[in-house]
Amino acid sequence: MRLSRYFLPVLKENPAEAQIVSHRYMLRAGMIKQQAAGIYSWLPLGYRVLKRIEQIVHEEQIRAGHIPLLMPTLQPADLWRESGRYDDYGQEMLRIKDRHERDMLYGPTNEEMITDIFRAHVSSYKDLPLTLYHIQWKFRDEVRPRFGVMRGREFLMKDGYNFDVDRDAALHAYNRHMVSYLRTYERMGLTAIPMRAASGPIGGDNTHEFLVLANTGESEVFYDDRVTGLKLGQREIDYDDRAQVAGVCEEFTTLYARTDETHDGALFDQIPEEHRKVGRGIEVGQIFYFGTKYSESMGATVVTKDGSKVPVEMGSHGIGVSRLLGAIIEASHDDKGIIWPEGVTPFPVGLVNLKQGDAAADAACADLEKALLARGLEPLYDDRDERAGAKFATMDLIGLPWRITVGPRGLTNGVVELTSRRTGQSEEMTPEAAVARIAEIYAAHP
Ligand code: P5A
Repeated sequence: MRLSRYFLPVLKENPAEAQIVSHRYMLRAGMIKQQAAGIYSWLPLGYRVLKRIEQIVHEEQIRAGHIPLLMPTLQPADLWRESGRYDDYGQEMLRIKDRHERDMLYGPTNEEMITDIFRAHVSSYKDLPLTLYHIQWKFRDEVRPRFGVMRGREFLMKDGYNFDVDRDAALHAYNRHMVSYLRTYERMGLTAIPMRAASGPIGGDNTHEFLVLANTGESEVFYDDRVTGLKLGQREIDYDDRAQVAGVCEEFTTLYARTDETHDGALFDQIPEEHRKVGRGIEVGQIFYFGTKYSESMGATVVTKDGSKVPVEMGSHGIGVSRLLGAIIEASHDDKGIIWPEGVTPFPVGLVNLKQGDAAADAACADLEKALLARGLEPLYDDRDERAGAKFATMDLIGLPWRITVGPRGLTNGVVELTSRRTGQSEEMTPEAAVARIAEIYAAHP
């Protein structure tokens, strides 16, 4: 992509309404535009990151054996009357009437609708286990929408729902989600810690939130800091292996880590003092096991092996897809701008031409662009007729992890410069070597 043809409305000034760094940088880097309180347009750069995050979420869900579908944003109120949540949900639910005066709502979550799909088509244990998920816009009329995409009213969520024949199978689904979420967040360059939490309006007594530690987080968290060193890494997971999956969950949930909702002072005090930490965190996901809460009230049953008819066991599992952009920026930035982890960056590399119009520099940039594209690595090429300083400032703000700088002086020696956004360190090398290095880096971040 050539910057001269792109749509990147970068702001020079700090927007006054932005109180936290991720909101500020998303506005300044031309990623989002607010349309109403808590409702945003996703401009091209922001949209690219959003799609990248969605892609990782899809890949890890599919790897865990979960099946994508798509449900609508608008739902009939009658479904929610069946579960009893239509009245319970309160003012957070956006209620709408259609032209026939039928009560509709903009879905804040989809437990009822997925239960309705299940009961229409599944009636035997032979069709289980089944986990369906989608990535779809939600609406919650939050009292205090704030911090940009962190607490929106309209926001993108991945929500998945498992259906199982008994409690043990449903707990395996819960564990499968925990492990697939750990891998999902790690691929985005994040450390998200599963913490015992409270279930709120979704229900059930078994739930974990995933928190990214950050001073600007909205949740107060209490934890043993050794939990921050745990990594899933590249280990092979067999998602059908109940013991292996449960083992990973145990590894990640044994050390004390809780939100203020479930905090237990006496247990916390047993952690050695040097490891006892109180901090703040951003909730980027939550998983729930709630058994038969919806299947009983909505009549979603299955016939078991011995011929009896039982309400299906369920849980639901959410990832805050749009919130993740904010969380990643909170966790990865400096005073010049964003620093995207390779896994989610909108473009793998920026190409800066120090002297636009210089025949050698223009040709070298065009060749580099072609060579990178041939390897499936689309660069953002700053081909504008601007000062070098302005080009660097834009690249630093939008946070591409790697930059190749091309100038007439380097080219006389046959070299360009490869710079890491994270460390600021530069290295001179031939254009071919720079392309090979970028390819090598991204091979480790599929
Ligand atoms: C699980 C999936 C649920 O709604 N039902 C379906 C369950 N869980 S949840 O915890 O309420 O939401 C899941 C994740 O969505 C993100 N989130 C938000 N993101 C941006 N703005 C909001 N207003 C907002 N509300 C929730 C969070 O990351 C949450 O973990």
